[in-house]
Amino acid sequence: MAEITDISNDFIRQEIEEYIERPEERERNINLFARARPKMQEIAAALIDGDNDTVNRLTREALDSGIEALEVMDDGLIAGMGIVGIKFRQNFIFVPEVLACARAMKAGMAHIEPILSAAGIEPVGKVIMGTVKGDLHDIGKNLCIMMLRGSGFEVIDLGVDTAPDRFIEAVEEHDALLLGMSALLSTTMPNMGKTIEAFIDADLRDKVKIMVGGAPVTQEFADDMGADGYGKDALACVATAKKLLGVVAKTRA
Ligand code: B12
Repeated sequence: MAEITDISNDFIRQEIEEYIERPEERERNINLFARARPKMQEIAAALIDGDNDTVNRLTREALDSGIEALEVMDDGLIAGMGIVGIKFRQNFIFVPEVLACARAMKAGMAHIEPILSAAGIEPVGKVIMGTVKGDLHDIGKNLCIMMLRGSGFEVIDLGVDTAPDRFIEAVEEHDALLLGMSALLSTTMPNMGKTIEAFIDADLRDKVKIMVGGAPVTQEFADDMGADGYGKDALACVATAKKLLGVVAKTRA
């Protein structure tokens, strides 16, 4: 197990010391940052600081120096956002600060996206993705979309606050065989189940596979609501999409 002194970045060390109280979260973050390159720690620090311009510049520099996009995403951007999430939960920071961090995350992701999306040549399937009704969180959904596109999926992004009818319309309009829903709030998670019910009511449930995800969503919750698949992160989202589309034809007859 790593020690906090193994983390080279002063700012990150202080953030962990000062704000992360739960032992398992401290241990996870110490291990994560102790093995992350100094440049990744700098990116995370700038993101935690809500410093848009610095995240933008450092992400570009890291990619130009040959560091893999996935590493920059995981060890820099997502790792930084992890600390932001803990500070927000514990009321050390509030919505305006989190918004600044989210903007900084997007500035970094703007460099990552073209790289992750470039890989796909032949579309392997079409996916509709959206954040459910009442929910404005889109960072995780957007990461999933990048990874799906990078793996060759064609993705139609419905954005945030997506009503069940909108999901249905999109599935029909694009003749899609797979739908992915994201929810970050315990109050909006039930809207995933409501959307699934709307597909049943519209007599379309057996025409589309449905996968769900988002920080509060679990495999158990996904099973209970009748989803076909669940993914805990963007890599799992791709694996689930491949699995679900593997069992049905790629395009409807
Ligand atoms: C950033 C953020 C915001 C930003 C959102 C900006 C944006 N454009 O997204 C802003 C400031 C707007 C915001 C607002 C609010 N937020 Co907020 N927010 C967060 C925060 C800090 C980070 C979320 C995030 O981006 N995580 C990083 C991404 C990469 O992770 P992720 O979303 O989980 O996604 C990954 C996986 O879940 C998965 N995944 C995601 N979607 C999907 C979909 C599929 C199909 C699959 C397979 C996988 C998958 O893959 C992703 C990539 O690995 C979280 C804290 C946290 N720890 O989650 C709180 C959090 C989600 N927010 C919270 C709250 C309470 C709110 C507000 C109600 C606050 C308020 N008082 O106004 C509002 C609600 C606004 C609304 N109606 O939606 C709570 C929710 C508590 C709960 N259980 O309900 C949290 C948990 C913070 C806390 N208190 O602990 N928030």
